[in-house]
Amino acid sequence: MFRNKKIGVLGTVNSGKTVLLTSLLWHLYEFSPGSFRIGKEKNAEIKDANPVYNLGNRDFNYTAYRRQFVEQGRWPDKTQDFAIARCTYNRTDSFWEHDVTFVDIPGERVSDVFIWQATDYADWTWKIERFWSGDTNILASMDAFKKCCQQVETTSASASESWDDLVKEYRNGLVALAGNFSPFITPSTFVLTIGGETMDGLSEEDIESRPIWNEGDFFPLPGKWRNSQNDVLRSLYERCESNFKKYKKTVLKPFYKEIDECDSFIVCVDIFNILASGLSRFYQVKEEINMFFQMIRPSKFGEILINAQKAMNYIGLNYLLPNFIQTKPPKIAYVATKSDMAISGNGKNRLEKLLGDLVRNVNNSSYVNSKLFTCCAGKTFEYDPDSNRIVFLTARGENHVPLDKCPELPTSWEKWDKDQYRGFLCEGIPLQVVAGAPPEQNNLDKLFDYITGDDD
Ligand SMILES: Nc1nc2c(ncn2[C@@H]2O[C@H](COP(=O)(O)OP(=O)(O)OP(=O)(O)O)[C@@H](O)[C@H]2O)c(=O)[nH]1
Ligand SMILES: [Mg+2]
Repeated sequence: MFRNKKIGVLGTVNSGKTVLLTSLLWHLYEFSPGSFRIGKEKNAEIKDANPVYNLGNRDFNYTAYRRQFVEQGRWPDKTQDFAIARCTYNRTDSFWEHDVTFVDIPGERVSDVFIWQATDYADWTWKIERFWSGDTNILASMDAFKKCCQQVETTSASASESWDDLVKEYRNGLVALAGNFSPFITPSTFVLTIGGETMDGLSEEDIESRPIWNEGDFFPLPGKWRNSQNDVLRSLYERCESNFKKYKKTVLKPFYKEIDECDSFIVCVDIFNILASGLSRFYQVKEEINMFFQMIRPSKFGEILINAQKAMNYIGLNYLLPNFIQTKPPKIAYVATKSDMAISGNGKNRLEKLLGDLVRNVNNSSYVNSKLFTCCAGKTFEYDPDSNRIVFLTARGENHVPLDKCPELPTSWEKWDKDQYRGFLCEGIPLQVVAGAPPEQNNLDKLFDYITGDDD
């Protein structure tokens, strides 16, 4: 008999989702008892683990990522579109045959949860406006766009001229939001196109001609334009409304369908990146996690009953089942990734505390079962006590290279000096892979036991 599970791997851009999933699958497919310790006694084994490929271009590209590690010591590329990894396996401590599906997402798409959850365009404009109004940085970034809306109302420019002005100002607003690490840069196709192009390396001119969504731009216009006597305002509103609908259907529906079907989530958080980037980044990550689970958490079960056609918008299909066949509440594993960078003596404890403080608000829902982890999917750094330096381990046994003085993690988010943690932003440091064996991990096995297990 099969035991099925579907697990969403969430987290902002570059938080370590794809690496974590690649390493986890690698440990399952090439199981070795000493390096992946699972089960109550830590001595259970994985047997007959096999990938199930059946989704064509949606299949998670495990083979290519693994080969890239082994042959070039190179990390996987940035995820361009969501991908599904499904595998079956047996465990020596369980009589079930396990069938587990993971959903890996590009971090950018999390921002679109506002659009997905909105009942229609009017509801979205209202929600996003309300969200903006609580944040002075966002208001400042969107000031010119809002002024442009006012101007369009008061001048008699043609619809096409006004459209071009609005597109330009909304685009500038999104660029400013991205520069400030603001949460919810939406529609996210502006920062990551459907073709997978990011904004990296784009010149100012490139950005000026970049569409918000290449199938049809849209942005939040004032609600009163909807029934305005002014034909120009009404036509602008209708154009946005129509593109919004198309976006929801073609870009978000396939994506959130997968997310909505998940029983559990792994939420990757890169604490080191937050430390090195500063307070805005802290709020961005906190806000996005918070809002995401507020919008899709199963505590809205009552609403599901009232409004059955919206039922797919809530996590854990278990909640749609009658009580007597319901199993456990959805699980959320919050994971501070890249824990090999928490090198000093109590670094891992501090890392877990910082993670706990960051997700505290989300964590206290009684409808989900959650747990904190610090996790390393591929050990890259090591501490050299003689020099008090972090050394990074290069691929295929080359010399260890000293990186920087080892910064101690702060004990809380109250105040920290981001410059002290600048070294954590280093990129492209290759993974150490020993003769093709799975990367050295830490707590990935514990995370796996929790998220695929039946108890907590
Ligand atoms: N030291 C260390 N670095 C890691 C680890 N996991 C990921 N990284 C680094 O983080 C980078 C981003 O990891 P990804 O897994 O690609 O990030 P992602 O969350 O999938 O990002 P998107 O696809 O853009 O949403 C990698 O290229 C590595 O440089 C880890 O366990 N240890
Ligand atoms: Mg990725």
